[in-house]
Amino acid sequence: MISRRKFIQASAVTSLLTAIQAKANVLSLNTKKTVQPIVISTWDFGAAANAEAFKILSAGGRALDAVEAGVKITEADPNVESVGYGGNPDRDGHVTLDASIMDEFSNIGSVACLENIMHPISVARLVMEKTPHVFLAGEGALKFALDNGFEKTNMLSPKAEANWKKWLEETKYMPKVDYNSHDTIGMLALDVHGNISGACTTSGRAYKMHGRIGDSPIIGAGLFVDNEIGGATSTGMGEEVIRICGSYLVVELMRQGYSPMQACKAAVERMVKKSPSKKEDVSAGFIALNKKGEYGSFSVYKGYQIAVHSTKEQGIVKDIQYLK
Ligand code: SD4
Repeated sequence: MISRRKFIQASAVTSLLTAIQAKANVLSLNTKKTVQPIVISTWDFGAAANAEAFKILSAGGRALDAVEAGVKITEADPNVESVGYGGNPDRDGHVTLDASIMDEFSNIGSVACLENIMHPISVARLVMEKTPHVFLAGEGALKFALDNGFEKTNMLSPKAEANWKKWLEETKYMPKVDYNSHDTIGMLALDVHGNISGACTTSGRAYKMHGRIGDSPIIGAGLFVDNEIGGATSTGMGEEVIRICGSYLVVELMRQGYSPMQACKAAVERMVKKSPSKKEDVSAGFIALNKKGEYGSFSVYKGYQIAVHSTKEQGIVKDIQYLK
């Protein structure tokens, strides 16, 4: 039987070892290397979205939370005519929204052709986190959103409605093909833990056919993240991006050693080469971010812009390289 004295000695040794271990844990936490966070997104309106996302990143939050909070700013902005509220409707006057989200564990969630919901990105996240599926569309997506507490909102702003009515008068009810109007927000973030997530949300191409779905909600096309490598997202003619599995291609090229810019450039070149349509109609751009926090972008046409936010750099990058 253990004597009282030995028991006290043994307890003292155990307490000492526990204290040493606790101290070691604290030290290892304090000395654990943190990564410099960064968030990038498409277009100049990405700057406001990035600023929101960076609040979460700089507080040590998760990249997933950052990208969701970031793109929600753009979704609610009536002045952005291609995302969320104020987005251009389809040719029948419906604002139909596409969105996708992907995290560091390769969890994915998407919604497509979703109407009357202010924040499709949050519905996409809920699809990812609360369902056995990864993609809900149309009426089913709307029902899921309403069942989960989202409220119905008329997403057709007075300005977008007036533009659509003018378009109806001027056109022959043909879906609009305009290579200058591709203003989806795609966002990629790297958090202090070294994890990458991405989000993409859009009202799609203006005056598209009702039911048309673009690249933005399609994982691998409009958005892709591999937390071992990096992430990519796109803006532009979804039909062309889907054909080459654009964002997946960019990430795979980075896996092979391409820089983010080189990978985006190679994807743009592939897209133009493979398109069976009139080449001048092919218009899109990619942004990419790797695990080191290096980013890059490339577009078919001149004039593309991206927004960047880190501790070193905040603002809009206008001199994006382009094909023509
Ligand atoms: C789409 N890439 O639906 C999106 C939105 C866009 O021109 O950029 N539209 O194809």
